[in-house]
Amino acid sequence: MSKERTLVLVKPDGVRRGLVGEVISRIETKGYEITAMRMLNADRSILEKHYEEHNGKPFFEPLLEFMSSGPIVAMVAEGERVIEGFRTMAGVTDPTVAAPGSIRGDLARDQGTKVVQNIVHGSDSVASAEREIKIFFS
Ligand code: DAT
Ligand code: MG
Repeated sequence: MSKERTLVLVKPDGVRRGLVGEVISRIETKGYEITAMRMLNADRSILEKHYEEHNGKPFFEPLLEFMSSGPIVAMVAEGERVIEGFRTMAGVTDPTVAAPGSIRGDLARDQGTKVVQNIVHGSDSVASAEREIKIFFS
């Protein structure tokens, strides 16, 4: 099994709530290696690229607004099957039903907003990971 890389983002809700350390700790405790990290204020152009698959959906504008509402932390995590592994650690998109034990299941809930606020992003495939890592670490 070859090593993979994935892009993890701690979203503005995670940074605001002081959960950067918690997310890093879970990734490291699981045994993945964090090989790059930066904090940034993502502007519209970077977010349009990152979320291009969602362009045109009803939550696209609220998503961009939310993701630019405060600093985010971008990191690259590496390890065998880390893409699937981190998605499992994150839990499903909707934090209301994300499994307890997952990041979203433990740390997030429905806030009644137009876009789901769920603490973290994780790439969903090798192709997405390579595309997304280039956007944040060029
Ligand atoms: P994920 O982040 O689990 O990969 P996604 O790529 O489908 O989910 O969507 C990106 C983000 O957009 C997601 O983390 C939260 C928000 N979102 C997705 N579907 C939504 C919906 N139906 N209503 C509101 N926000 C949504
Ligand atoms: Mg996604």
